[in-house]
Amino acid sequence: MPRITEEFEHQAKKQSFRYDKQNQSKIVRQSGKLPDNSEEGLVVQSIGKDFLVKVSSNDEDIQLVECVTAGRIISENENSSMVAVGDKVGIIIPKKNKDGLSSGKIVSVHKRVNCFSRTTVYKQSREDILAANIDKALIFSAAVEPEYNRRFIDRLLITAELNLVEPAICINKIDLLYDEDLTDDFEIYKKLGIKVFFISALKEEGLEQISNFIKDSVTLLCGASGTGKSTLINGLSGKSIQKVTDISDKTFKGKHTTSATRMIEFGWGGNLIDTPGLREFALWGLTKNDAALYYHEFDEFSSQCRFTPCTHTHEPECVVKDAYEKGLVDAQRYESYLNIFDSLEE
Ligand SMILES: Nc1nc2c(ncn2[C@@H]2O[C@H](COP(=O)(O)OP(=O)(O)OP(=O)(O)O)[C@@H](O)[C@H]2O)c(=O)[nH]1
Ligand SMILES: [Mg+2]
Ligand SMILES: [Zn+2]
Repeated sequence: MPRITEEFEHQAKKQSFRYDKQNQSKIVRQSGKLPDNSEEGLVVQSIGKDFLVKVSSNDEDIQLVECVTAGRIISENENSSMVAVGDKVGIIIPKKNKDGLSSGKIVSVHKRVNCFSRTTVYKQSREDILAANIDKALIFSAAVEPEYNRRFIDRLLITAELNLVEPAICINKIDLLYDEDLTDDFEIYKKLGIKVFFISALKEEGLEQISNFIKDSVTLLCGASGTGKSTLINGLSGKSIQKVTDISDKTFKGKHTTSATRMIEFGWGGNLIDTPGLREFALWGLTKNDAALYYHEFDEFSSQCRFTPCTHTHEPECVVKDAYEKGLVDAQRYESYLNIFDSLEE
């Protein structure tokens, strides 16, 4: 049976050692020999340091194994979260012994095709991966309770484009508010070619658009707490598989109900990854000078700026800034750009 062992062994000569900064007790190598008894699996859930790995020898024989990471681990991914939902991993399945079943051990992590990351909230300049190997991202917000924040949405859109993930914006709770002001506020995204869905997860309105979007793909579901992500999962599956809690009566903020990142597979061929509500989202992997490239409505003006490169913030004869002043560029988007530009390092 062809195994990733061969690929790793091939590279064994250029072994590199490093410590995982998150967990000083682990030795991480980028290549090496895997134990003979390791099996291939897919990480379908993560909560803190505990993972659930799906191992399937064929479609009927599926096993879910609780795992932690081994003390020595081979990861082909550099300087990032060690293991994330969506990662393909090698694990050692525990044997039953007289004390019951012990945890499995993740011994290797395959190279990721892509991932969706932010900068860690607790420590600067470390990549925090929300999920790995994803095709699409459903950027989830609510019309009200809690009200959406377009700058937050813009950060997630940039992250999707940076990682070659197809984004869509979903505005939930339209049973509470659905008017022209709301739909007008998202016209600009439609003009930019981004899909925008207006739904009510609770009343199960508009869910067909979502199932069409996520069909035959792995889609990350991400957004602030209390917006209704888990309610959507329950609506799509027709079952109460994810816990849902009311938002705070006073602040209209969510209560951070979902604590695990979990991939849910729907029988009809879509996979949706429910995530804990995001409190903040600091961009990862984007430099100050590249930020404007992700605001595509600037494209038609930026080539005419007097200076190249132009940051479109203060330069004289900047055609983008001029277009903003004349109302030719969406004001909120230009201000969102300035906000992101200021938050990034050179
Ligand atoms: N009115 C209305 N309420 C909704 C809708 N969708 C969800 N809710 C309510 O919003 C609250 C929060 O829903 P959750 O599904 O727990 O939100 P979440 O995004 O998963 O929150 P976290 O797990 O904390 O990130 C619950 O009281 C839901 O019943 C909707 O379409 N309309
Ligand atoms: Mg939830
Ligand atoms: Zn300019």
